[in-house]
Amino acid sequence: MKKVITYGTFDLIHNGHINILRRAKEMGDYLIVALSTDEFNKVKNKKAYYSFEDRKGILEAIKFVDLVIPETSWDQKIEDVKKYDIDVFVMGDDWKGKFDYLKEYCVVNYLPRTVGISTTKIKKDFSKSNG
Ligand code: C2G
Repeated sequence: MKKVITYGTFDLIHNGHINILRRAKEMGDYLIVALSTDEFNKVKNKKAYYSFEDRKGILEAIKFVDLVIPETSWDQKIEDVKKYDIDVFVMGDDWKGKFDYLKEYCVVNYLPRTVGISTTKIKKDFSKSNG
């Protein structure tokens, strides 16, 4: 069984997230999403609208996703790749090059981001249209 992993906050799920999850799943048979905890989001200077539990529940409802695990630090990826016997690591290309150290352990794929959508844009557009 070919196992794929990807990491992120996945707040206010949108088609940019769905597109990367779909393409990640297409690279194997089993997709693990390492979901940033609320505490780790603080480290990333991100404040998610939805709690970790809510974001986890939403991801688990997406047919491409087979398992959601917590992402609690920048440094867990090598351990995760070994622990879950990962074949392919996938991230959007805004991260291109940042995780090349994983090439020693698995295939590393950076995929083009979906243009025109982001959680930040959703928040901005919503606050504008609602005064
Ligand atoms: N993404 C995308 N297209 C968009 C928006 C996001 O392809 N329009 C991808 C990102 O490139 C990332 C994934 O969706 O691969 C999740 O995005 P975020 O939740 O913003 O993830 P991020 O905060 O970048 O967390 O250790 C890695 C970090 O946890 C990555």
